[in-house]
Amino acid sequence: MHLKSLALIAASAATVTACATGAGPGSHANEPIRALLSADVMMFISWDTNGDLVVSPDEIEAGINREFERADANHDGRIEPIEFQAWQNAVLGGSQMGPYRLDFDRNVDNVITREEFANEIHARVRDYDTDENGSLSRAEFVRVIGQARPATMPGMQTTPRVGSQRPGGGP
Ligand SMILES: [Ca+2]
Ligand SMILES: [Ca+2]
Ligand SMILES: [Ca+2]
Repeated sequence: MHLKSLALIAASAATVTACATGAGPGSHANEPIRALLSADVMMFISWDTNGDLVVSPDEIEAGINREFERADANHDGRIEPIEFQAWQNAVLGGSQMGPYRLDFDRNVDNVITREEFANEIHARVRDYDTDENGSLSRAEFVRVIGQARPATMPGMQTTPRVGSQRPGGGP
């Protein structure tokens, strides 16, 4: 009994330490904190055009095309930094939350091609799609804070997806 109590206290202390930077008032130290971690959820939800609360593969492809056309304001097939900023403000609600420009612009040449745009969205879909059925349900958007995304492509770095890059991107 006594030993068991000690073990529980030790476990609680460890949990509190682990959550020290993220736990707010009223949070439960023994429970993982769940939240929406990225502004792209707003975009994905808006792609559910038939309103069945599931974003299907067809809706994802249509959404990628629609968002690329929206972002590429001058229709030259590339998203420039100023175009990305306008799209980010309109679709993601500002630049404070990811995805950031450099999440898309993988070769850092200041231009996001249609392929780069689609690749990043597909990677994010795979990241959210925990049951791997190709569709995104509401529950799949809710994450445990601090959960890192595993590598999804050969050669990709296994860096955490959220907050790994500066808001607004680099040069
Ligand atoms: Ca749907
Ligand atoms: Ca453009
Ligand atoms: Ca799914």
